[in-house]
Amino acid sequence: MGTRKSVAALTATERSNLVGALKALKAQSTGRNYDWFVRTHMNYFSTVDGHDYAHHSPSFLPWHRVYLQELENALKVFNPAVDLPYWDWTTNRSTSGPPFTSDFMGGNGSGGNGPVLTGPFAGSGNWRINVSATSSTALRRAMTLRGSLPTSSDVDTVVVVSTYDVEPWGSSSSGGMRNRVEGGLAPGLHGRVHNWVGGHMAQTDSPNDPVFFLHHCNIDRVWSRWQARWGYDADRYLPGGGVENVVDVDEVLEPFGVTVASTLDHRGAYTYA
Ligand SMILES: [Cu+2]
Repeated sequence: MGTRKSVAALTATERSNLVGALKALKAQSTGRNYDWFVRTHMNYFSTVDGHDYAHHSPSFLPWHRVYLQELENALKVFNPAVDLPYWDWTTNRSTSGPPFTSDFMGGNGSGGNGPVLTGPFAGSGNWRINVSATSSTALRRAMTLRGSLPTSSDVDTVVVVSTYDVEPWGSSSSGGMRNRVEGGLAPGLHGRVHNWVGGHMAQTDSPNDPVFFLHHCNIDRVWSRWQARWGYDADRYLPGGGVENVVDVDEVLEPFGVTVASTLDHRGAYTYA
């Protein structure tokens, strides 16, 4: 079982282990390599086969939970010691502190939405963007120009909302926890951070920036906090059944082939430190 730690708590060895495994997965030429994860996120950004699996829907949280676990398992093939860390943006709020250090995710892009200049992912020679919504082959960031980092009180206001999600089960849902986390409803934790990092992170191919996975790990941790408070049982997820275009609790999350219900209690697979 894995323990997911804060990016600020990683040792130098743990940082270099994660960077090394990400680069090995990027260099893998076939199968579920790094670019497969980028392509899958792009393909599932909007409706697939009549279902909103990944975004603007109740299954936003379980879909990304499985997506992160699939990536984590793919990284463990190269280094079993790797567990995904989370970027707690309520405490690590600097453009040069964790996770944006030169031995880890690297720093900001140049000149507003330009290429990242420092760290292991700077420049297309170190980290080539192959699958993208735009043409640049180097990783770009535009930190602080848009969006904002949520505060711990923003997170607290979300965790106390007892209802998982409400009709119409999308980006216009006016209540529930999920849309407050995803971004359609204040405080909109998830979308603000994508925009705050900017560059590739503000596009449908956002997983091109490895910080995507550290951000989403923290989003998953917020859901985990909510679950610790309100329960892991299947009836905590909504809708329970019978809603078209929405992944109900007993329906399958594609392309992963697992039900929402099977994702809810993560404690046998990993916990958060
Ligand atoms: Cu996201």
